[in-house]
Amino acid sequence: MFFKQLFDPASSTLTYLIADDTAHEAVLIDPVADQVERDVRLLREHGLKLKVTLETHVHADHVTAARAFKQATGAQTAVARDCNAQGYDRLLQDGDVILFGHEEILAIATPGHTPGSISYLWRDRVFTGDTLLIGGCGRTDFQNGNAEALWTSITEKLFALDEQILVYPGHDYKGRRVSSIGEEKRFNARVAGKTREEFLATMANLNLPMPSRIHEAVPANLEAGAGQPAVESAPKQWADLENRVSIQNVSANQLAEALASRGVQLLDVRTPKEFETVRIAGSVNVPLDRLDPAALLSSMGADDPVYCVCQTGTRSQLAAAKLRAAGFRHVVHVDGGTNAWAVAGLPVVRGSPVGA
Ligand SMILES: N[C@@H](CCC(=O)N[C@@H](CS)C(=O)NCC(=O)O)C(=O)O
Ligand SMILES: [Fe+2]
Repeated sequence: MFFKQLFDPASSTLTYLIADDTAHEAVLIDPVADQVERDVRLLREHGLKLKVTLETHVHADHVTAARAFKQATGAQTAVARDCNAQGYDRLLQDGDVILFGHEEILAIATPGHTPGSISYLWRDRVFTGDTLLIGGCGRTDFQNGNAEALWTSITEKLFALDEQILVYPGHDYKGRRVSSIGEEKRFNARVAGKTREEFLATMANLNLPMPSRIHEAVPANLEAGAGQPAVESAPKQWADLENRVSIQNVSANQLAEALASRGVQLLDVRTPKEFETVRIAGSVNVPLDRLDPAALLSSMGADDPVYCVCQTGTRSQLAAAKLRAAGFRHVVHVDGGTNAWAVAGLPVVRGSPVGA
């Protein structure tokens, strides 16, 4: 599994990047428009394809990056149906399941902070948005908030989860990052040991100032994050991302399986000298400086799988990106290259290639 917690200091928003190890499909929970470049870089660095952005609610303090990611990567956008928002691809309800790679996330409706607030349960962790914060909870004095509903969501839905489940909130204003259902049951200042009436009284008397960006953020988020100058500002970066995310990474052992089970075109992009010294049986030597993706494309189908290998996995990534940019849709790069192949104890061929 791949999991990263990210922080936007301006709004104290916590964003979560989760991905499946095999298919490299990713999900972003509560991405922030001001942090798109950070998140694009992360996706690119880790070779992840963003499948969907998930909102925990219509935010009042920052603009979502949902629309920016949709435009840039084709990722779907999702929000709860009860948010009454427009422009999102998927409208979630309690019990809905979000699939990515071999992973799944369960949507749990937790209204209160807003009517459409939703929590997401994934493996041993729950992403609670502003329903349950560490030691506290979201306010209920704007966006049709309802303290009674929030009490029920926290005490009957979230506290019904196993005490070991980790709590990852939508914000923290004091530098805390993770808690658990058990800890919140015992120590949450607003809920632990309190009656419903005490909770309602507290919520009615918070007297907090309005979020500074509320008048910009809410209308924008009701339209999936409209009005952001996102995509045009970094076209090259987006193009790079598009190219990179469509490249699959495999290990040496996975390559061996692929070679054994079906006809695979394996391009070794090292120099002829390196190729002669040691190589993988069945590979064809196309040194990186002589790689002509357009010519290859005219002799192969764009959907034919092409695997690229080099000595350590650096040149092959470059080659894969070039092939991808030229129009090959199924490009695979071998992690660790021929070194990893040899370390894995897989058979190698040495000496001049036959006919060379
Ligand atoms: N000072 C922050 C506002 C913070 C705020 O009101 N956050 C909301 C979540 S959108 C909340 O529920 N806060 C709970 C609390 O501060 O106890 C800003 O200007 O953005
Ligand atoms: Fe909020």
